[in-house]
Amino acid sequence: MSPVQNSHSADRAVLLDIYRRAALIYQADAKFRSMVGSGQLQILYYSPRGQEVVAAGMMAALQPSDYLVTIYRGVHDHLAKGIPLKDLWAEFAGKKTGTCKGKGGPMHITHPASGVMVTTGIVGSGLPIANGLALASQLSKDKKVTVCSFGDGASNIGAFHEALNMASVWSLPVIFLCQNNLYGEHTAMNVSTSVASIADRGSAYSMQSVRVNGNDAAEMYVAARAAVDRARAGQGPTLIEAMTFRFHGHLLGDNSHYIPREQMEKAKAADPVPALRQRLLALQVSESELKAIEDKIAAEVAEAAQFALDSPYPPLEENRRDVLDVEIAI
Ligand SMILES: Cc1ncc(C[n+]2csc(CCOP(=O)(O)OP(=O)(O)O)c2C)c(N)n1
Ligand SMILES: [Mg+2]
Repeated sequence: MSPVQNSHSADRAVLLDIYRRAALIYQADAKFRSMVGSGQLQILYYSPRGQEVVAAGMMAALQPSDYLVTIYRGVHDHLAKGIPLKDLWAEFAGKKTGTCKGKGGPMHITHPASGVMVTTGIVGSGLPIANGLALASQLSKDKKVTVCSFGDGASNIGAFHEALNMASVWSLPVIFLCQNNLYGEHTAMNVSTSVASIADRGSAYSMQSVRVNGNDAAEMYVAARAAVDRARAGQGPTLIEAMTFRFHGHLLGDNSHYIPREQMEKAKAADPVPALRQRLLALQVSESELKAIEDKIAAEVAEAAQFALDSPYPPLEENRRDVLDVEIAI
């Protein structure tokens, strides 16, 4: 594995920016879980709780116009990237006012205006798509960087290996962000994956690769900034393996019985969002400033959730609109 060269640091302003994003994810996730639990939202929900700082630290290093490709467990990525909260919520609820007019749902959030280009439910399928976006940027010289977010399980899919190879050969401006929560569905990484560290896989493709504690805001941001700068400067792709954990099972309703209790307890004791809050207090950010941020987010989340509930469903004639309708003559 080749280490990423790095001269960045995360100062107080950067950490505060990351906290704003992480606190939004934290509160939005709690509201999503409660709405699914009460039946107000009838969706499969893949909670990113525990992984907030990975997304917040990565997206804080991007420009709003940069691209993101993510997965079903990607609402933290969408939020950290800056997707409009109401449009996102309405899409989760399948409403006409959603990012995809309610026709994509939570598994297919797309909002190009905020750089959220694709969300996929097929494990590993985002990586070649990210290469396509990065190739377009390389050819058009628009200087955009593409981040592709996926899980540890996805690194065992063929498309991961094909995409890393191609990105390396063509020196594409893409960052492969593996959010390693140590489980793929109900299977632990150590019984499904041939390497102890997914970052090691980058060396097979001569790719700059780094493993970081993704729950540490400064460590995550510094690695992200270095990768973004490299990509933007035309120096090629980076594989970031961000170590993290998920607190709520694969999807809501899964009670995580396959996760050893001590492992879960240890992860929760190191909960990244309160840890970042503590760090900010230690950096002399006042309790009242943090509280004001959190109160503002609470109001925005409540408003977005209500907006989604109040919005209409798409009309029936939307059924065949925006879909590729090809007649094949045989
Ligand atoms: C190609 C493919 N195979 C299997 C599945 C079923 N499946 C959905 S999520 C998942 C686990 C993926 O784990 P990981 O990549 O670690 O992401 P995480 O859910 O932990 O964020 C699997 C196997 C799928 N959606 N697509
Ligand atoms: Mg996983």
